[in-house]
Amino acid sequence: MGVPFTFLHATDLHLDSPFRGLTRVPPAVRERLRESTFASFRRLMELVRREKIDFVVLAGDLYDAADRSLRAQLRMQRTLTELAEDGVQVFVVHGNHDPENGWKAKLDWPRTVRVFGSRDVESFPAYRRDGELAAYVYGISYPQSNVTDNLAARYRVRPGAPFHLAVLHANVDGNPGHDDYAPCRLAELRAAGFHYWALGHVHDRRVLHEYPHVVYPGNIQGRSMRETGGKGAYVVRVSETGRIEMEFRDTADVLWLEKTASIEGMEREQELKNLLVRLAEEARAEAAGRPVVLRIRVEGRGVLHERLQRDTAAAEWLEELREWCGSPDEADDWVWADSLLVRTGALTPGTDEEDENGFLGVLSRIGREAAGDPDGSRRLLDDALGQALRHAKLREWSAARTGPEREELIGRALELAALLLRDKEGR
Ligand SMILES: [Mn+2]
Repeated sequence: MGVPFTFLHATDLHLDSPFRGLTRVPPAVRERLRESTFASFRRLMELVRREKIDFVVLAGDLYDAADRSLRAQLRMQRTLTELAEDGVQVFVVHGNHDPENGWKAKLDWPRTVRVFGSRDVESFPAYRRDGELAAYVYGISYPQSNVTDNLAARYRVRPGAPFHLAVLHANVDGNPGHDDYAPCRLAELRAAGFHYWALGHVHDRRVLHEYPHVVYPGNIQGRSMRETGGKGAYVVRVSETGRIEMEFRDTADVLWLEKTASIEGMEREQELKNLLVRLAEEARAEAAGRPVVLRIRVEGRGVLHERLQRDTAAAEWLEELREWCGSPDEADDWVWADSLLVRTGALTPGTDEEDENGFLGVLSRIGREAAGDPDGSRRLLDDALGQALRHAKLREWSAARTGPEREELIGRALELAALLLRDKEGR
C-alpha cells in the first residue's frame, strides 16, 4: 500500500529547435515557431504549479542539439529553479539529441533536480510535496548520441518503495520512424517489474501497455508536418492502491495540421475553392486560439484533375488559400498555409480502348508492367536516364524510391504523360 501521488511525464522538449526548413515563411510565423518549444514547456510547468503535481520526469532530448543552446539551458535553469522553490523534484535522463558528451554551460542547478548519469542505471526516491515517499525513479542517460545497446536490460527494481518508475529514452520494438537507439522489446519492459515506463524518443503519443504502463507521451511541440495535431505531456495520477489514471495535456503553442480535400464528384473550381476555405476554417477552429501551420492534400479522382496538373496550378491555389487565411501579422491565431500537395487522379485511369495499340497504349502497358516489376522498372529507368545517372544525387534519389512509393510515382507519371500527349494532339 502506497500513498496517492501525481507526476508529470514529459519528454522530447527539443528546446530551441531551429525550424531550419522554413525559409520562405513570413517573419511572424518563423518567430512564433522559434519560440514555440519554450512556450509549450512554460505551459507545462505552469500546469505543474496549478495542479499541485508532486514531481516531474523528463525522458530525454530536453535540448535539440548535442551542443545545447545557451538560451535553452538558461531557460531550463530558470524554470527548474522555480519548481524547486515549490518543492517539486525533477528527474532527467538525456537522450540522443542531448547526450552527456555534448557541450554544457557550467551552471548551478537546484538540488532537487536529479540528472541520471550514463554509467549505470541509478535510482532515487521521489517524494510528494508533503515529504512522503511516493516512488523510486530509475534512469540512465546517453553517454553519446549513438547508443545501440539495450539499456532497458540493465534496469532492476530495488526493494523499499511502493511504486517503481523507470525513465528511459529508447526505441521499443524497432519503430521504423525513429533511429534504433537503445533498442528493446515491449515484452521485456512488461516483465521487468516496474509499474510505469516513462519513455522518450518516439515523437508520437502512444500507450504501449497498461499495468505495467509503458508510455510515450510524444514531443511537446510539433516541429514539422510529420508531427501534426496536439502535443504535450501526461499528468499521471497514482492511487494508494496503485491504480493509474493518465490525462493528456495539449500544450503545443503552434499546431501543425494536415487536411485532405477530395475532388471526387466535383464539377467546378468553385467547389474546390469552397472546400479549401472550409478546411482552413476547420483548422482554425480545431486550434482553439492557437496558430496553425496547415498543409492541404488534394486527392481523389475527378474531372478537376487535369487542370490541377498544370505547372502552376498548385502554387496558384496555395497563393489564393493564403489570401483567404489572412496575414500572420494581423492576428495571433493565424493559419499559415504552408503547402498544397496535389495527389489527384484522372476520372478514368489508363487509356481508352481504341488507343491500346497507339503510342499512349503501348506506353501505358510498359508503365504498368514496370510498376509491378522492380527489376524491369530499374532497367527501364537506367536506360532512360542514361548519362544523368552519373550524377550522384540523382542516382541516390532513384535508388531510394522503392515499393509502393515507386508504384505510385509510376502511376502518376503515366497519367501526366497521357495528359501531355492528349494536349499535343489537341484533344
Ligand atoms: Mn526526440
